[in-house]
Parts: sequence; C-alpha cells; structure tokens
Amino acid sequence: MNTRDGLAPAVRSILDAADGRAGRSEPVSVRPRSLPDAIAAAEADGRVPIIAELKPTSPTTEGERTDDPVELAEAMVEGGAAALSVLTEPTHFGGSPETLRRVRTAVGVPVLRKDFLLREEHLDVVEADVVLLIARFLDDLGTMLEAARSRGFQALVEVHTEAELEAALSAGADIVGVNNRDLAKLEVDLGTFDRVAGTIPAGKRESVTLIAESGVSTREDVSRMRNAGADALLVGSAIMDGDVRANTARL
Ligand code: IGP
Repeated sequence: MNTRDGLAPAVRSILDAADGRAGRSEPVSVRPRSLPDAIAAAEADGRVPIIAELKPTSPTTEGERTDDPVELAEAMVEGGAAALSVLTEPTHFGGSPETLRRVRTAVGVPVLRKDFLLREEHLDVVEADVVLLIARFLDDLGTMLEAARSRGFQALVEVHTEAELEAALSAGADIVGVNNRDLAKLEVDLGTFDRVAGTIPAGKRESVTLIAESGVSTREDVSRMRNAGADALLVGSAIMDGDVRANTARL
C-alpha cells in the first residue's frame, strides 16, 4: 500500500510534518475502554452510536474553534456520544496530545487518537483507548496493528477503497472505518461507504466493527450509512459547527 501519489497539498504537508515528528521514549499504558463495547451499549440503549470528533480546525474548515476542549467533550457526551475522537495533529487540525489527555481524564467514554501515525514510535506519545491507522500510508499495516495492540491500544484502521479494505482485513483489523472523504481532492462522497462496505465478505462481517467516517451531517445521512451497514458514525464538522451537545443529540 503506502502511496502518496495524487494527494491534496494540505495532506502532503501533514504527512511531511508527521515524518519528522519524534516519538517519546517511555510508552504510556492505560486501562483501555472498549470501543466496540461502547458502540454496543449505545445501540442497546436506543442511541445512534456516534463517535463525536473534537477537531478545532481542519484543511476543509474555515476558522478555528477556541472553546475549552474539555467543555466541548463533556457536552458531546451529554448529547449522547458513545465515544470521542480527538485530533492530536498540531499543524493543520489544531490538536495536541495534551488536549487528548485532558479530555480522556474528564470523560468516561473511549477516546480515539486521530492523527497521522506513520511509525511505531508515534504510538508512544499519548494515552488513548484507540489509535487511528490509515491504511493508505502504512507499508506494513500488520506490523503497526501488532505494535498498537502490544501497547494496549485498539486500532481503527481507516480505508477508502475496496483494495485497502481487503488489506485491512487480511492484516487482522477488527475495527474498520471507511472514510467518505478522499485524500486527493478532499471531497466527500457518501457513496464511498455504500460501495466499500458492501465488499466485506459475509463471513467476516460479524467479527468487524464497521464505522462510517466523514461527511455525515443530517439524520438522513445517518440512516443512509446505517442502512449500508455502519455500526457507528464518526462525525466531526457537523457536530463542531455550533452547539455541540444539541448537534450530537440531533443525529
Ligand atoms: C470527520 P467530518 O466530515 O464529519 O468532519 O469528518 C472525520 O472523519 C475526519 O476528520 C477524518 C480525519 C481522518 C481527520 C477522517 N479521517 C484522518 C484527520 C485524519
């Protein structure tokens, strides 16, 4: 896998920055909160399982949200979020490992570390329950998956194409996110989830937690993704824009 061909300039510069980032020598270990369990609990409770994303800004957002991330996180959980995703990428998304640590201490739900983790040492930086592994950028997804698990993290493997989904499943991924946003033009197409999720072999479907990522902003979008098989939705912009508690509850 690992191709950087055709990427949007913003994504290319994010990766260049990530290449140069150091890890930390002492690995942190946390008692993990299970993302699949939190999704199942929301479902059992009659809530749509939402992973609400704290994204102060992004290459496709105008302006930056400067409210206290801990207050935003608490409001998302009050609004019914099953889990949170926190950007830790500093240069283009306004995130930081420190924000993630503070948020995770304040809430009881699982927290996903949203970042561009390219090498094993990048996994040593923060306490999170789940780490994001973007299939497109990893030469050896299986090794990164193992490295994440050996540190006590669950891993959400992000894919955008059928080939990446297949690679994720053969590497042993059990939490898979299909990103509706392509990293070349940064455009969203909800048809991506329909198409890619449809290719999971029936025999594998039960053992995989399937997440629809990006571009979900209305209840209709939620129904569409759910009907196409999403166990949970990862929602950023539509929640961050305005009253985060109301926006989470509305979905
Ligand atoms: C959220 P949206 O369209 O709801 O704001 O998208 C999330 O899927 C998106 O932020 C994202 C992302 C990523 C961010 C998906 N994959 C990888 C950074 C890195």
